[in-house]
Amino acid sequence: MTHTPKKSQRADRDLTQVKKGKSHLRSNRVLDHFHEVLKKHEAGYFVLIDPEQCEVEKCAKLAREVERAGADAILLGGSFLTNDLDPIAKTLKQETELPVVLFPGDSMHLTPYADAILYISLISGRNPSYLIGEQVKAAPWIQRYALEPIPTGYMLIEGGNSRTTVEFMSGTIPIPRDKSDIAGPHALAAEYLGMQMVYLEAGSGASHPVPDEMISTVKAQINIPLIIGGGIRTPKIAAEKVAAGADFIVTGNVLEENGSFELMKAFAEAVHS
Ligand code: 1GP
Repeated sequence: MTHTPKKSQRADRDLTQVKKGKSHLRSNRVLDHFHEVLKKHEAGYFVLIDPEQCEVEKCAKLAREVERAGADAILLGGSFLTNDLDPIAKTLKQETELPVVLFPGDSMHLTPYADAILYISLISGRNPSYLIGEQVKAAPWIQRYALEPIPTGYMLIEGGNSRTTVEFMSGTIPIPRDKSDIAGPHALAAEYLGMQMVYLEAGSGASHPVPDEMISTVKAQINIPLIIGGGIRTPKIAAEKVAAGADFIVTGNVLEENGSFELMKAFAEAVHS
């Protein structure tokens, strides 16, 4: 599962052109941008684009809408990918000024055209490959591609579905929904290990998003930003998660299923207000 760069010299040359003039790239600090968002708003809103569900032309339109709707960043990735990330990431960068942040399922999910990568360690599991193995394989390519790594403690939370893709692919079991007492120390350990964000993940298309009570419990124990994703289907639910303590909300499926600019805008407003 080692990443093999394709046409790297051409990619490097194209990359310079794509990245030229992008203000957040001059500072190269996407994480700073996230903190600025939190100073400005109560919380931030990320739209997840699944490369498996997005043709390049569709991505271009979507990227423009995501930016116009007021989202704060685009996450790009998924647990299991077969599509080439390069043309999609390149298109996203050409169409929007928003940071494009990789949300990888493993060390193969890399492209030089993104700005940053959630450098995730699946801390709710005990599979060494997803705790440190994939990270080691990816590290030289992250450096070569000049991606900003954002160290993130990633925790799977039971979301009501039988088995999610990430659960199957990572070979880990999620933390039970009623076990906030377990979730809290995991998040605290992530902070003590120097991670910059914690992501509570109910799984893509989860029947039940991460419970408010767990969000509040985790939030009370950490000082780093808390991302909540999986199964958030309405702006009202997004606002409830923010009220419970979420710093960033991620939506993916709902926009693929009922995607409209208005819905995206409603999510951004609900999260920001
Ligand atoms: C999945 O948290 C993200 O990794 C988003 O989940 O697709 O259910 O919105 P949804």
